[in-house]
Parts: sequence; structure tokens; C-alpha cells
Amino acid sequence: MPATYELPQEIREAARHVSNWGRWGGRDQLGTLNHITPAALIAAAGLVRVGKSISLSIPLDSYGPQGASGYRRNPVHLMSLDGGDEDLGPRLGNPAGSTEQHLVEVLRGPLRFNDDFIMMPLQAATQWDALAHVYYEGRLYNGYPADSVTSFGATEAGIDAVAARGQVVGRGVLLDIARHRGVDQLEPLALVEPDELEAVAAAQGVSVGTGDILVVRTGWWQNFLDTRDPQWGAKSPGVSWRCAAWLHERGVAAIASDNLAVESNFKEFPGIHLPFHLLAIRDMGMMLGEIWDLEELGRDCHADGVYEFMLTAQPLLITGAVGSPVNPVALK
Ligand code: UVW
Repeated sequence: MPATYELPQEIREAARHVSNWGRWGGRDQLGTLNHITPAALIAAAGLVRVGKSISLSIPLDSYGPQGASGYRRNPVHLMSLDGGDEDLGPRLGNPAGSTEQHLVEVLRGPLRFNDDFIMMPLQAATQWDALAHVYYEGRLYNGYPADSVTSFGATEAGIDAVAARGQVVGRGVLLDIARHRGVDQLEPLALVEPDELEAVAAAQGVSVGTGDILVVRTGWWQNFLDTRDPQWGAKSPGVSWRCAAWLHERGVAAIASDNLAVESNFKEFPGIHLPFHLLAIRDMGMMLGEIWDLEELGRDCHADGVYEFMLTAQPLLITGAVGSPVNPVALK
């Protein structure tokens, strides 16, 4: 389909300002995760002080927030062997040489077991967007061509490059925008601008700096639990495209939020969808963490006044994937 848009001048200028293309070499696959240095990791480990761990994952099941888009579905979990198969052995007959032979032999003995599998779009639940997830004008992060993502998957900037390095662990910082505004949840389509990020950090007494994984709470996950609204994602509040420069100037390694797409779905420019995605993923090389559950973390940080923690959020090592489910854990 021919493109019909005119990329706004402000976005072109911001793209030039935040671009990290070539910064870590022409073959770089990690983007801003390069900001997480060994020293940053050691410092992050020092934030584990009271022995507390908080999962930031939503349940991976059929009752999640996908459904309205048509091209994404909630995960489907199926049992492939369960308690009903206790006496399956004799009923499988005598399949000598068949693939069931091993199972028949096993079931002659005492061992019984349950197996399952899951089918899901990798973008369905708590997830990371890999750098190969979003592109425009024919180029991915670092100038890799769009056709480097093939029907075999991403050959550049895929999630596997990140997962193989175990790179997504470091200092996490929560900015609780909803609590700072004195509400449980932001209004639909509300925008969070850089000066608000700054104000919330100052009010919480926390700094955001090089190598940090920034976690932004809008309260929107709780909105889904309260409403089960099929338009939940379309109504997401979140950060504005202007936050890209703020993150770039501070050397932030990655950003995650409790909404559909980190950024607000408010149309800041007619005809341009997800402008923060364009800048963050393609120009900066910054992974986006989406649909994280930040409710317990928000309560905990409010209770102890500590908004920094060690964050471990490894994606799965899925060859060629452009995203991955994740079970992020905040450690204090
Ligand atoms: C798009 O829908 C393009 O992106 P995301 O999965 O990051 O919301």
C-alpha cells in the first residue's frame, strides 16, 4: 500500500536529535541497552536491600486485553496430556514404531505427567517490543533494511540478540504518574509530557539516569481489570512523543508501562500512529515494555518511599522474533 503521510517536521527533527544509529557500531543489535554497563549492573544489585520481589506480569491467559484489533489474540493455553489420560496406555493399542510407542511404554510404569502448550501472538500480554518490531521509510534501527525481517523472522535487531546476552537487568525506576496526579488511573488518552516526568521524579526523590530502565505507571492496567473494556488499548493514556528526547538526553536503557503501547493513543499528529514508537524503537534503538502490571509495585514504592530497585526482565530467546513475553521482577 503506498504511504500517504507527510512525516511532521517536528518528528524529523526529533529523529535526528535522538538517533543512535552507528553509536555502538554498524552491527549493533542492542541499542540503548548498551547503556547497561557492568558497573551499572553491580550498582543495581546493591538496590536489593530487604529481600522483596514483585512480579510485574499480567496473567498469560485468554482473558487478557487483546481482541479488538483482529490481528492479535489473547493467549490460548491447551493441555496436551492431563489426568484424564491416566489410563491412556492400553487404549493407544500397540503402535510399534509409532511416535506413541514411547508414551505407551512410559504408561506401563508408575510415572504419570501433565503437559501443555500455549499459542499466542508474542505481542499479546506483558511483553518487550524488539528493535525489529517497528520501522518507517524502509529502515529499522541502525539503518538495517526493512526486508531484513523475513518470513523466517528478524535477521537483524531481533529479540534473540538481546535475550542471548541476558542484557535486560539493571536499575529500575518507577515514576508513578497516576499517584502524583492524585488519581487511581489517568484519564483516557491523557498525555504525559517530559516536564511531568521531571516533576514526578523530583517529588518522589529519585533521579533517572544512564542505564536505567524507566517504568511509568498510569494506572491503566487497573482500568482494564475494572472495566474489561474492548477499547481499552485504543483509549490508553501514556507518554507523548516529546518524551523521546528526555529519555535520550538521560541515557535511559529502556522504558515500560502499564498501558498498551507505552505512549498515549491520543493522535498528536493527524495520520501518524504511535510517533513515540517511531522515535524510540527505530531511531533510538530503545525497547518498549508494554502491558506491565504496576499496581503492587506502585503501592510498595509509595509505602516505603523507595522508587528504585533492581529490575530483571529477560525476554525469551526466540529465534528471529520481533518481541517476547516477559515476566519482569522488581527486587528490593
Ligand atoms: C504496534 O501496535 C505497532 O505496536 P505495539 O505492539 O508496540 O503496541
